[in-house]
Amino acid sequence: MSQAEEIKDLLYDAVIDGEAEEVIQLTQQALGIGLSSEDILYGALIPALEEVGRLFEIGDYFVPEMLVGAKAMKGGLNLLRPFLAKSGTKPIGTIVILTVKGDIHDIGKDLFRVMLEGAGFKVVDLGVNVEPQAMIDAVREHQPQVVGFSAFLTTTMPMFKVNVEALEAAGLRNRVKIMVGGAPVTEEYTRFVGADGFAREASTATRIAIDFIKKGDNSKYLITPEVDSTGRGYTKISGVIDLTKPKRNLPAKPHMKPVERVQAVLRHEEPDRVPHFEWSQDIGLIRALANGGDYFDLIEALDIDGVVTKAAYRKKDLGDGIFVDEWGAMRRMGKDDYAMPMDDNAPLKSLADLEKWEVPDPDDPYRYEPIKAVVERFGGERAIIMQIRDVWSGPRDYLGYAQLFINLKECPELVEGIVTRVVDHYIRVAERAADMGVTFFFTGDDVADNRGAMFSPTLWEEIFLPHYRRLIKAIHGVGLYHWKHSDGNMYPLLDSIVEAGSDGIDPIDPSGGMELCVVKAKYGDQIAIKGNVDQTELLMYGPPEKVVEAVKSCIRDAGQRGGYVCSSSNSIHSGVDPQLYKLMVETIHHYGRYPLDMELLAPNLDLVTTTA
Ligand code: B12
Repeated sequence: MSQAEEIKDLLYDAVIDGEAEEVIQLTQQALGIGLSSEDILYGALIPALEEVGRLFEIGDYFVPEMLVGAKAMKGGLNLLRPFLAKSGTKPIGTIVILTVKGDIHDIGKDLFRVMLEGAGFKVVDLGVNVEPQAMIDAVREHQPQVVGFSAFLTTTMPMFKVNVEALEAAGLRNRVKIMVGGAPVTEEYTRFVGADGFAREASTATRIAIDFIKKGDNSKYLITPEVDSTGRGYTKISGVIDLTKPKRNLPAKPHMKPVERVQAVLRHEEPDRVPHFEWSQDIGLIRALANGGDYFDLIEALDIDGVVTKAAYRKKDLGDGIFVDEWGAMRRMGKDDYAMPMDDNAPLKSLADLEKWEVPDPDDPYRYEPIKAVVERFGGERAIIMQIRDVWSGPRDYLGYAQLFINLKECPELVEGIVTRVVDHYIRVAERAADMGVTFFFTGDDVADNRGAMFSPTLWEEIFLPHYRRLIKAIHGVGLYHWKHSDGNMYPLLDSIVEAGSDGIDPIDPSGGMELCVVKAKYGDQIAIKGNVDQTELLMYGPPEKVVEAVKSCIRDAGQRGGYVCSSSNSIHSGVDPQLYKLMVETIHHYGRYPLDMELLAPNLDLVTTTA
């Protein structure tokens, strides 16, 4: 093998392994022996990034491996840029990408960007929460052949259509191919909004973008509009359902207090009826259902079995909806009252920062004020559920999301240092809160997306799992229970979560391909289960009859032998229709009484088959 071939091979491997320094050295070496910048780019760097994308596509690589591979490749590319410019190498094409208005998810979009850059595109990335007018201005200025819109929330997906219409109104629609993507987006929805292309992940998306540039209207990836593109399932339907009609055939069990109901579930026993609670409900929906009242009023109005609380942390207000939390993270208030960390200002960048980091004092009495208020109103009656954090959200918020993924590969000791301090803090918080009347702790750290865990099993076992176990052990040590929540496909992690001793799991995310009956069959006698009436469409748009059927189906799948809480498949966000949520709760109350009446719970086959 020639020296040139050998260097290209090493370069290829170094990108795949995410060895940034090595990629820079080898690129310099390659230029030094006279290899052309095109040869290095097309003979090593681009094929290597394509391979990284392929490994991600088949599930061998996770987000951290993909991000360090892309970062390494970029180091080489930066060295080549002046040479490529001199030799007149043109980008393969120009693409404008953005996350739509109202939406701040950017990890998926950023991966798409690195794949596009790797493939030789000029990428104009407008960031997150982007107004249609800013997109129009960018299209006028940069004249891209393709525009790509990301959205991750059902409530922001309609912005695709708004952007498509803005392009039409500006007379630019025919000059660009439009691609859309993001976790909840489907091919059907792509067709509905009138976009041209869709892909579930970044390397396929990049292949499609290249094909659009090369073949234009002849691309085989073009999504053609259907004649009847009315957007089935995306139109609001309202109706009234009479739940008093279907009558029970069996005598009901004696009445229990809500807290007893939830405790029975945590012991995997049958309560008097399937309980219901949610980790969060949107404030607008609360007001609508509680006659203008607050969260506590909603709990009483709908007879919800558990009430959620958390420790209080002080905020330093910087104005403009921006504040710094007690851990040092700068956050901006956004849609759904979500205080999004501003990753560029993340407080921890190095081990030296970690040394100096001041973790909030868990013994500050201020933390426990909210719990006192909840106990005063609901103590001894309803389950008091306290949210704390486990192993993922701390490093995510204090390093920045993308930086966490990169550090997992480049400086795992920094990640582990943060996890240690965060878990130490919450163990102390749990000890103090346990004496105050809390029923159980829940942690909402999302460790999975639709494909599975966001990191490899090795990283989970080495960095996170020991601390996860430590937290659960401490919670059990104070005589309480732990409920684990995570979005996405949790199948790869369930064995270890059950083995670590968690007492409940939720939400068995259908968008992550999870099924209640599967989790019930495999883990039902070891762990309580909560979920999973779809809130990405069904609880937003109905129809009501299908909400009733979904609740019945959940109870059939997971309610038998107890150990089950019926709830939404995530949270009651601002897009959920208040009347559909109320109907869901009433249906649980009506159909969920033990012993379960399987005749009453039988599916309405007409409805299931005709409105699919
Ligand atoms: C990480 C995450 C967050 C992070 C975002 C951090 C960040 N910087 O991006 C944080 C914690 C901040 C967050 C906040 C919220 N989130 Co969130 N979040 C997720 C989660 C767990 C993973 C998404 C992710 O980044 N995956 C990793 C990437 C690599 O994978 P990916 O998303 O599939 O991306 C690929 C493809 O989509 C594709 N792609 C991406 N963009 C594009 C563009 C084009 C043109 C193409 C072709 C392809 C393409 O390529 C990508 C790479 O392969 C999902 C759960 C899930 N099941 O996905 C929920 C999820 C998206 N979030 C959700 C919600 C509701 C929220 C919140 C409202 C909080 C809440 N109440 O739960 C807030 C909203 C904030 C806002 N206004 O946007 C919901 C949305 C539900 C819905 N359908 O409406 C989800 C689906 C969880 C759920 N099951 O309910 N979230």
